[in-house]
Amino acid sequence: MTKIGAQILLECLEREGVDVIFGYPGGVVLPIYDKLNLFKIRHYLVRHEQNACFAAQGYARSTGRVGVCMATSGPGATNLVTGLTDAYLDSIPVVAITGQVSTHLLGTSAFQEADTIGITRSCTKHNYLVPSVEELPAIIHEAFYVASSGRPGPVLVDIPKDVLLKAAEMTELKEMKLPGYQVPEQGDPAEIRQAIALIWNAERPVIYAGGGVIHAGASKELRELAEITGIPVTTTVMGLGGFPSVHPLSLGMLGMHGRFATNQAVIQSDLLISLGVRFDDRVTGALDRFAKGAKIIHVDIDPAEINKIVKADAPILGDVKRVLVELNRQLRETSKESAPKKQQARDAWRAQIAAWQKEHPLKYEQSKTEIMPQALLEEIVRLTQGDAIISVDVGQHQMWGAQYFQFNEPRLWLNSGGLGSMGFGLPAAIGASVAHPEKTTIAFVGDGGFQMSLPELGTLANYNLPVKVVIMNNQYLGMVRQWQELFYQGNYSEVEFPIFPDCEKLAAAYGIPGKVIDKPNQLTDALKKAFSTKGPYLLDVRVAREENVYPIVPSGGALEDMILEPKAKLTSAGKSKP
Ligand SMILES: Cc1ncc(C[n+]2csc(CCOP(=O)(O)OP(=O)(O)O)c2C)c(N)n1
Ligand SMILES: [Mg+2]
Repeated sequence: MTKIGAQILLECLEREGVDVIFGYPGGVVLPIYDKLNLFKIRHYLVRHEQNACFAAQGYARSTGRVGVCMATSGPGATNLVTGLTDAYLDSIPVVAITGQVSTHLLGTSAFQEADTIGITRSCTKHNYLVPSVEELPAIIHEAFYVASSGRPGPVLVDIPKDVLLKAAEMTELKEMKLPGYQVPEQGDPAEIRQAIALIWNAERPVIYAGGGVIHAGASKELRELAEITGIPVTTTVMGLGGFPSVHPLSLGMLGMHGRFATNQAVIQSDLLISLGVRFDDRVTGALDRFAKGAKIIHVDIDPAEINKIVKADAPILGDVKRVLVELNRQLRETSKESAPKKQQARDAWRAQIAAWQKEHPLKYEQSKTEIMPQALLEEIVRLTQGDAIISVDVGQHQMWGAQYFQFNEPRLWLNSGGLGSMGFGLPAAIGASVAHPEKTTIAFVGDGGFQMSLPELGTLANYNLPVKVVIMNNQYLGMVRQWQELFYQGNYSEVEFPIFPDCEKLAAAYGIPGKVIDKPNQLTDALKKAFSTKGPYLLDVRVAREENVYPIVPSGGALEDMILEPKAKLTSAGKSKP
């Protein structure tokens, strides 16, 4: 039976297991919207295409499945660019469907024509302009495969309107032929043997785990590696949740806002077992002084990452999970004879790290009159017990989140790690909540970022999604203000919004409950009320305005240059001086 391209597209999406699309209609995608009601796929109508892509990411980040977003040609497609770039930098599997002007109009500056393929070439793993309806099924199948295989990433499929309208037969899938696209899986046995030798010979090893561990579903194997060897684990901001926060070997996040003990452990390590990481500059600080005494094992599925920033002594190209399964098997086999050799040194190393942790824990000045941001985070941790999905925006609240929130499992912490896109938190929470309606989902956002995605309160209200929006409201673009305070002589320039909406009225305008609080004694009740109310909730928490995130490594500095607390600078010997 012949069907039009739009119908074929939706059938193909169902064949890929798609149950949800986040999207926004427009002229050239009308044929798709016209056929939507014939399918089981649920469409969530957002308020801006950027948020469709963030929501698709929230779905993907919280499930590991491909998230799907859809937009019309021209402005619809260009509105996706930030979301796609964000997904690209964080390796998130997203398929974006865009409409395009009809084939005969391509290149004529037709109404709502944009060169979507050209514009998104550098922010997608791959993109396709569908030349004919006959090729649509194969392209959709390939798009999902490319988005989710190897190092995941966003793929865009641009479909001209005439392709959507043309009638054709739905075809069976043929074998995919992707010359030049190879997905490395098993690590090379010789490389693994080399890594084993390095692991048993190290005296001060640290595991440095990134988002790749979560993407590969390798959290269990990471935990086994740590437990077989007794090696402590630090994670990047993308790797949070990949190792349980409360595990005795957990060091939390490293890098610009990493704890003293964690960064110190990395600085002084003699072996860094780097798993699914990319040595981002926010992690390493000045490279010429990063972990100078350490040998580097680097496991990654993307050959482009190996030796890109830091030269690996033992590179292993492969899927982190598969590599760890094999590595752990061999480590278990060799542990009896090899482990005792460095036992003493390893014990001393863990004791040293524990001493650093005791010496410089995360700390802040408590207040009886103001809600301290960190107190807000601690209270959320206490009430959720590491079991809520928390989606954050970008800024101080995000970095405190990375320091204070605790996660028992992966895929509970959603953040824009690589691109650092403000406006991510609320729409990503929407996507996660659609995928996990039974879970408490918190959009923990800054007052600045919230205003970038505020219209999505409409989406929350429409679908009655149980997302608890908690604004950590310091009435500043806090992270920028912090940099101006510390690095621009306190010259605050354009970091304040004289007008911020009354969130009780704002929530009421959308027909959802809301509350504004500013006293420490209101905190527990307000959070409990927000979390226990069915459906969405908007809680605006006015916190101490000028609190800073510490420790902080100044931009361009090395990890050892970290500033631990107001006006105390730490020398590389680990001593504070005024
Ligand atoms: C789209 C976008 N624009 C600008 C920035 C630069 N930026 C990083 S953090 C920040 C301040 C964020 O303020 P807020 O949302 O209130 O969070 P806070 O730092 O106060 O917790 C800004 C402007 C960004 N990351 N993303
Ligand atoms: Mg703020």
